[in-house]
Amino acid sequence: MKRMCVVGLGYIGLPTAAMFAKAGWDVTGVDINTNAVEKLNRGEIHIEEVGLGELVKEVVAKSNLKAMLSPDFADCFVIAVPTPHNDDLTANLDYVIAATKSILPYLQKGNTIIVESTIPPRTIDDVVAPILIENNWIVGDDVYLSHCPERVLPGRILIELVENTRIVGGINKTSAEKAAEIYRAFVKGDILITSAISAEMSKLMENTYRDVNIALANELAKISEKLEINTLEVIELANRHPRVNLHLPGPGVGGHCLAVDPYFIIEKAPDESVLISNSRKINNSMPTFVVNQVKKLFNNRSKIAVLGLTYKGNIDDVRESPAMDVLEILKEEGYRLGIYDPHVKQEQVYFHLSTFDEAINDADCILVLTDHNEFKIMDEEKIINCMNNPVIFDTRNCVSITKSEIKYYNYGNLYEMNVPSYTHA
Ligand code: SAJ
Repeated sequence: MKRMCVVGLGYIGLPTAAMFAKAGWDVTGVDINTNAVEKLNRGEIHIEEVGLGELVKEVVAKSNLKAMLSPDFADCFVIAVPTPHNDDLTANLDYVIAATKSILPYLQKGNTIIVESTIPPRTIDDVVAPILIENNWIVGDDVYLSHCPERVLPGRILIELVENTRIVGGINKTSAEKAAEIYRAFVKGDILITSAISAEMSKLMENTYRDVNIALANELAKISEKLEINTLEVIELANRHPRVNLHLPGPGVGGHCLAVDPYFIIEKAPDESVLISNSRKINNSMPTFVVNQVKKLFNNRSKIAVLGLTYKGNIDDVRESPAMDVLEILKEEGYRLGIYDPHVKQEQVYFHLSTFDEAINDADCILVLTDHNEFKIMDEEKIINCMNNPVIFDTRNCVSITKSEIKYYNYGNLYEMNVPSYTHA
C-alpha cells in the first residue's frame, strides 16, 4: 500500500487526507494542533464540512487514516498549511517553510512533494526548492516537487475535490506527471499539467478575477447612487448580453481567499498591478460607503440592528468579513448596536451578540450584511411592532418584504436615501 503524509489538517488538508485514504492510500495526517490530532485518531473531526465526519469515521476505522504531531516516512508528502498575510499584506510563508523543513528527515529518493497551500508566484522555485537543494536533494530527479492549488468551495469540498479540474504545476515535467498520477486516485475532473509558476499564478488570478469583477459591481453601485439609477436592474439587463457577467455589489469582499490572494500578486509586481490594487481599494471602501448611507438617514443617537457577520451567507466564517468593519465604524460613530447572526458563536467575535428579538427591539434601522437563508423572510409583524417607522437597508438584496409600513432600501434604490420620505430619529 502506498504511503502518504499530509501536513496541515485544516479545511483543505483534512478532506484531502480522507479522500486519499478512501482511495486506498495509507495516510498519516500531521498537525501541530493536539486537539485535531486526538480527535482524528478517535474518528472525529475538528472542523465543519458537509459529509466529512462520516468519511473520516469510515477511513479511520479501516486504519487507512491516522494523525500524528510530526511527519512520517511516505511516498508522497502533501503540504496544506495556511498562508496568512503579514501586517503589510505580504504573504507569510512561515508555515510553508516550517512544513517543508519538517519533512526533510523523512524524505527518501523517489518521493513526491506537493504544495497545496496558496502561495505567491515563484515561491516553489525561490523558497521551497532551495530548502530541498540545501539538503542535497536534486529536485525534479531525486525527489519530485509540484504546486497543486486547491479550488474547492466550502460546503462542497468533498464533491469539488473529485469533480473540479486540477492544475498540477511541476518544478519540471516529471514532477508534474508524478503528482498528476497521484491525484488520479480520486480526481474525476481533468488534470492539467503545467509549470509550478503558472499553477501559482493561475490560482491567484482565479480569485483576483472575482475580486476585480466585484469591485466593478461595487463601483457601479456608487455611480448609480449618484446618478439615481437602479444598479440591480442594470446588472440584470446587462447580463442578458451573451458575453457579459457583471457580479453583485455588496458591503465589501471577505473570506481568506478573495480578500487576501490579490495582495500576493501585488507584492511581487506592485507597479504593474494597478487594476488589481485599485479593485482591492474599491472593495475595502464598501463598509465606509454602507455606513455613509446609514448616516444619511439616522444620526448617531439611533439604534442599528445589524444582521449577519459572516463574509457570505449560510457559513460560520467571519475571517476578513466586511461586516466586522461596518460594525467597527458604526461603533466609532457612536451608534447604538444590536447584533444578530444565527451562524456565529459568541466566542468567535468580540462584539456582543443578541437574539433577533433583542437586536431589533427599539431599533431604528435593520442593516442586513449577510445573505443567510434565515434573513430572506422575516417576521414583518414583529418588525413593525418592535420598531418605530421601520427601515431595512439590505446590502445583499436578499430580504423579501411585503408590507408597505416597512421602508426597504437595497442597492436598487440607494439614491432614495438622499431624500428620505420621513425623518428618522
Ligand atoms: N461576493 C460579492 N459579490 C459577488 C460574489 C461574491 O460581493 O457577486 C463576495 C461574497 O459575499 C464574499 C466574497 O465575495 O464576501 C468571497 O466569496 P466567494 O463565494 O466569491 O468565494 P470564497 O472566498 O468563499 O471562495 C473562493 C472560490 N474562488 C472562486 O470562486 C474563484 C473558491 O473556489 C476557492 O477555492 C476559494 O476562494 C479559495 O480557497 O481560494
